[in-house]
Amino acid sequence: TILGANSSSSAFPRNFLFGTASSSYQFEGAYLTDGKGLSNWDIFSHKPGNIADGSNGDIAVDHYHLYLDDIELMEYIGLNTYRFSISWARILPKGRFGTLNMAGIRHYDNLINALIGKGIQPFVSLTHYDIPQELEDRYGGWLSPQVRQDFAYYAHICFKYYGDRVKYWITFNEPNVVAIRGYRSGIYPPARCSGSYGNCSSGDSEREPFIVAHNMILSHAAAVDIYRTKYQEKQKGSIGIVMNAVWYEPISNSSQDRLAAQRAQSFYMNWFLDPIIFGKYPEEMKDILGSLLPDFSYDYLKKLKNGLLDFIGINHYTSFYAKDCLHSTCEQGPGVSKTEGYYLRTALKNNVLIGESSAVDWLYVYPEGMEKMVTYLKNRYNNTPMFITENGFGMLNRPDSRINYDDKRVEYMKSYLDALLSAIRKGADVRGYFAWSLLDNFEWLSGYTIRFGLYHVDYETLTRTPKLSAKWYKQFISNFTSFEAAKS
Ligand code: GBH
Repeated sequence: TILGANSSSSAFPRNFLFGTASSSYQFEGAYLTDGKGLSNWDIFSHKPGNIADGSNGDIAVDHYHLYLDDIELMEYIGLNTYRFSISWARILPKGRFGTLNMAGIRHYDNLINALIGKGIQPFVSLTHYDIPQELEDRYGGWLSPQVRQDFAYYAHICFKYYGDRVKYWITFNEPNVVAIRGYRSGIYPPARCSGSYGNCSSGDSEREPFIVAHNMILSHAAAVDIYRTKYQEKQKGSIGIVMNAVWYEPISNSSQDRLAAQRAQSFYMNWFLDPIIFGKYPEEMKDILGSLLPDFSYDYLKKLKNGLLDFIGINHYTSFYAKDCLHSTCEQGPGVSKTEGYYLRTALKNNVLIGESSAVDWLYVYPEGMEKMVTYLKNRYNNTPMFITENGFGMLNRPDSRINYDDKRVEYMKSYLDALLSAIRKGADVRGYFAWSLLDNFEWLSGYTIRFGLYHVDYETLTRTPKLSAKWYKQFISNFTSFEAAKS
């Protein structure tokens, strides 16, 4: 049966972390409770037309109030870690221009203490897309170098209040997605478009995504610098960044398509990781962008020494084919971008999909991509420790309204975990895996129409009900745990 024995879990390395991931805006609700300030996503989701079902995260799954119940669900599954994000606007409603909201500080104190009380390691992101709206209004958020000071101040407060108990810090969740969707395709806040990309009619500067990325990299660097110089020695934690990591499979064996896949990877992921680890943008980006790409200062490079991170967080769900459009003609489509060096991303090769499709238009099941992605990062970044900070499968409501039949999700997780294990066996230093997500939740532009949870949430009553995948993950983890216990 689908729940049946799982030999593979026992083969994961000792002390491997098994968790689930979440984020403040998608989970918490309580958007005006206890002095929280407004975030960019509060403003964006309240504008009619932005979210598929007209919904928003005002209530979401009310994790703000129900976190103790949710920790019981984590305990039932047997998680030894939980990844969540702090809402910046909840503890600093006006960024560094206002006071610290002590009610917000206490909320995460309570959450962290409750997790630790159950033996669940908090794995904490400082940002997961949401920032105080104040920073947008005052100086244009990530577009302004001023944001680095705000981020450093915020990070410092989090280390100071929580660092005695939090041993894993993430500065950013998917900054590549924020830069592209917020400042090129304009589908996430602050909804700025650039050039002739996608549906954008007007030209904001083509340079914006690169300016924003640069400010995020320098904000990350400032936070890591504070952690390393003021806290790390005493608190003994580690700090990293999470990238959205799509695997690009060359559509043919031609060297041009292989180079296109390499360009795609550089423009999507190495864009951030190269500067953070090596102190410079990838060569492909410099070649194509020239002066569109900002420079790093001497001060920044001085801080680099051991690479400005302790681990790489990988959100990996899917793979695409990459096809060269620099030397051959591609049909103009949403995947063809001048600033990304003219590669076409497509799920189709000879009219066959790269993998089974899902309820979301970007997610195809291609487990090999997990092994390839992890191996690629291992080789490029000298086997820096890695965590799979998200992996999961999106589904619609079943027409017959049965809620626990998510065998597709179980198959997806099984196959991706197997592929991950295969990379680990070949030497990749991967230390944890987080399923996205514990609960169904607010799925950004899709609102509540797409469900990623191991638990079903009834959005009328907020009742949580385990799906097959929750039971399967529990079984998988318990095999691992008992094998671990037998070893020692
Ligand atoms: C993650 O990425 C998020 O961190 C999380 O909050 C979210 O709920 C989860 O995944 C599930 O969606 O769009 O064709 O360029 C969020 C959205 C989807 C953005 C995949 C980047 C890459 C393929 N990401 N997308 S494409």
